Amino acid sequence: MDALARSPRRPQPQGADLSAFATDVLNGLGTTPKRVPAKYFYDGAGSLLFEQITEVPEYYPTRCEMQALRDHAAEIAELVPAGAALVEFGSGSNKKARIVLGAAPQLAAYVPVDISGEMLAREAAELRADYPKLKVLPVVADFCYPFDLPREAKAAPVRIGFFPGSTIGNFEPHDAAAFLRNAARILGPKSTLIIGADLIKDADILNAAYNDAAGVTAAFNLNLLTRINRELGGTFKRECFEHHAFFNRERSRIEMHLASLKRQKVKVMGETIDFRAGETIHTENSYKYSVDSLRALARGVGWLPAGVWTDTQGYFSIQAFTLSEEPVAARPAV
Ligand code: SAH
Ligand code: AVI
Repeated sequence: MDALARSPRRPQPQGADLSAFATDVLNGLGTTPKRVPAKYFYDGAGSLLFEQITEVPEYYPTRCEMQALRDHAAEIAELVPAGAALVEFGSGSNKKARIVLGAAPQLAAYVPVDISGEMLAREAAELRADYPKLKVLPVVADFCYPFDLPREAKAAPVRIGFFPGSTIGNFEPHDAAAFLRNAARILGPKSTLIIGADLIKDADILNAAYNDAAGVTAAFNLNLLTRINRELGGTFKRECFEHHAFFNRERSRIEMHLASLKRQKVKVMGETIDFRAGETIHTENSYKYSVDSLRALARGVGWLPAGVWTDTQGYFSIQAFTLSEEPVAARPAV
């Protein structure tokens, strides 16, 4: 998600359009080392594969976050004033929102925001059926850029941002700060932001979570090549690339790559891309934070700590922040 977030004011249509995809892929494959922004994982198949990742035994973050949300739902709900709108960034499946909605019936509206339109529509329809009094107002948008909230959400007395899943870890730290500034602008004065973030832990546990034995994470990573083939006329052969994921302790991040198994040429949009044997496309970083490091990042852009909870194992954190009265733009970036 890093390349785009660096220019958050560049005009972009809401949602991921094909030309942005083409530009980012061609630019990313034209640089050394090669890279493609992680947000392009999430086409229809990619969103389904991510949901399957959340079910494999090695991928603990979803289970740990759900447990922390359930255990502390009542305290989290105390941060939600009557009539508020819940705005979820990168909503994906609605299973975490359901925990918050169940604990905070005072919420008047729910705005799931996602780049993946297919999944968004499906999940919104399910929620409407189960919460008939709630206004469910999905927005297809790339949250790296400013976007408009629906009128009814803007009219709510206050907006509560919800950014679960450790998706904040998929940004470079300076882009995470830019995202937090953008979220402050979108949510507006007196808002609260609840962020779920994976915690730094033993490398074996982290490495296993991104190298599941069933190969679902590998399929999720390789699906990017299938998407490039389908949408950008690519000629990638999946069997000529391999999933690599490892914890980089110095940088406190899991790195995911697609490694070329041989010297080869691939075409994308008519352009030829050369790969050396072993050369990789860097497809994702998943930064792991401590409670303090995420708090410092948020504080630096005007979000003040308002609560912190973890699961019983201490693997995953949920932190709440409120917007300081000072204008965000006046504060230094971290
Ligand atoms: N919130 C869910 C899903 C996390 S997966 C959970 O906690 O399980 C990350 C989600 O963010 C996906 O649904 C993906 O489509 C979405 N996403 C990734 N990058 C995005 C971007 N730049 N803009 C909007 N949505 C994005
Ligand atoms: C969505 N995001 C927080 C996931 C993560 O753990 O970084 C995406 C993922 N990549 C591989 N497995 C899961």
